[in-house]
Amino acid sequence: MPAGADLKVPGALPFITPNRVFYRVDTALVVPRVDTTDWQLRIHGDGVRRPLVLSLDDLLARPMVERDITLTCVSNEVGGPYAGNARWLGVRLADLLREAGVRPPSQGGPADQLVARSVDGMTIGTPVETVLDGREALLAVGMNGEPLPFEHGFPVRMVVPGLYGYVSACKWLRELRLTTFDAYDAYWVRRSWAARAPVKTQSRIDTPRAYAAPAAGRLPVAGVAWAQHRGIARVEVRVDGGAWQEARLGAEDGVDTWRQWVWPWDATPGRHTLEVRATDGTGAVQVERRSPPAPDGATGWHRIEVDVRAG
Ligand SMILES: Nc1nc2c(c(=O)[nH]1)N[C@H]1C(S)=C(S)[C@@H](COP(=O)(O)O)O[C@H]1N2
Ligand SMILES: [Mo]
Repeated sequence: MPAGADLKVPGALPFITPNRVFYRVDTALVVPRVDTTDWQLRIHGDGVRRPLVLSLDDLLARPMVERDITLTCVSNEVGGPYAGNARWLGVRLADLLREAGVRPPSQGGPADQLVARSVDGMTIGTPVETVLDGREALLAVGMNGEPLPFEHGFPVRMVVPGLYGYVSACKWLRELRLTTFDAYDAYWVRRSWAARAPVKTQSRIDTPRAYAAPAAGRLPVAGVAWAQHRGIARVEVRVDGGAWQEARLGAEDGVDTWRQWVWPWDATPGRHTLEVRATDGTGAVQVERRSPPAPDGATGWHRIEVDVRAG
């Protein structure tokens, strides 16, 4: 991790999210506790020339990489908490798929959807083209230096930079099946969420908190911005609808992680509105228009109000 990725602003969240506070979204009423002695991962389906069945030992014997990747949930409202950044240890999914003989649609492969299935019956569909386009799609076994916690998918989960969790991050994985989007709708798609859902550029103010009452004077406005796999190029802040001010960004850890930002505010007494917007690595500015999380991720600028006390 580059020096300066974590700006350590008081009141902001750490750059790496500790496992115990990492958000959780799952449909399991009881967290599955997988017995690793008989756990197997099966890779099969359309265009798989060499189907694979791997035990946990088989998987653990393979070369491992460690990558910092920010995970976000499609159900997150603007300003919401369902985003976390962790260091994932795992096997490159693309290598395994190539070993199984899978080709992406752009190279004539018949399957455009990879359906992951968990031990608890969740199904999550991911574009085959995306997991084979060179990004670090992982079958993760470690999270922040520990084995994957039960709550986050022990023993193995998927992590794909740039896609919301419900189309990429299957926990308690047990099967990968190659098929098409035409032939199969995964769990959330049957419940009218989009079949394909790249992460939308978002930014969030973490300090001060909404409706906080800080004392007048200089205080840091700070938070995070994310646009996984495109990167964050710029974050701007404005007060009471005034001119946009350039925030200072934390060092870039890579295009797959969020970036912290901070802007020093000379706060004057009274009620004020603070707003933030980010620009991604392609130069696209975060969408201003508010839209709800369904069907493929919320848009809009995070806005909070604070009541500055006379200093
Ligand atoms: N088996 C299973 N995997 C799952 C889910 C689930 O409900 N069951 N939820 C998905 C969703 S919607 C998200 S956002 C991420 C959340 O991962 P986390 O709980 O580790 O933060 O897991 C994904 N993987
Ligand atoms: Mo999610």
